[in-house]
Amino acid sequence: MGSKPKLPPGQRAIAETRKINLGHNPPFDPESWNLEVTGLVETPLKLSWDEFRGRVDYRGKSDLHCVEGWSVLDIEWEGVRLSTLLEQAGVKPEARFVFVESDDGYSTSFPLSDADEADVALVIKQNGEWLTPDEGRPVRLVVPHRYAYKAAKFVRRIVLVAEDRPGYWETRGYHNEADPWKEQRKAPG
Ligand SMILES: Nc1nc2c(c(=O)[nH]1)N[C@H]1C(S)=C(S)[C@@H](COP(=O)(O)O)O[C@H]1N2
Ligand SMILES: [Mo]
Repeated sequence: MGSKPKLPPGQRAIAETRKINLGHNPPFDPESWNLEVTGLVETPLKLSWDEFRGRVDYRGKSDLHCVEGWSVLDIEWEGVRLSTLLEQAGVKPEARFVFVESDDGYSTSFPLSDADEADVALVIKQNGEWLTPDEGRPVRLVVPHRYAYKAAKFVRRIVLVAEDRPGYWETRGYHNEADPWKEQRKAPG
């Protein structure tokens, strides 16, 4: 039996995600949208919306923990495992971090080893419905073992890099590791 509590320390469960964004939702045109996997890869990928959604191989439930103290448990997601895209692109041995760029100017990063987690995915549906503009349409990341500021919405580029490139909140005082179970909220120091 799973002995781990569902709620990390200092979090309270709420029913609905809060739809946190930078104040504007980028437009989505299915004809011109694409998602790139680039940087330290053998074969850079540029997938159209139809190509991307044709690759769905992930359906699962996970929790979203915002660093401000709310969590939404058991969200159902559908999408493409990050590892699927990285395998297709062929990650070069020098690559150690994943840098993610979003269409609203947002960014984040995490160690390449996160992609080994089976629930780290680029999702297109939340609780059975297509992502809405507030939910990051058309594609958002879920990285359930880290605070939700790592769960970039409106993802457009995934760049494999050798040295970490801290993203939007990681350069604004938030912890780079962001482990909710260790309450890594603010950067040390
Ligand atoms: N592109 C983008 N992704 C983002 C953000 C953002 O402002 N822009 N906010 C992050 C933060 S701080 C949180 S808590 C979650 C919120 O997810 P929700 O909008 O599904 O509630 O999205 C994360 N991903
Ligand atoms: Mo957040």
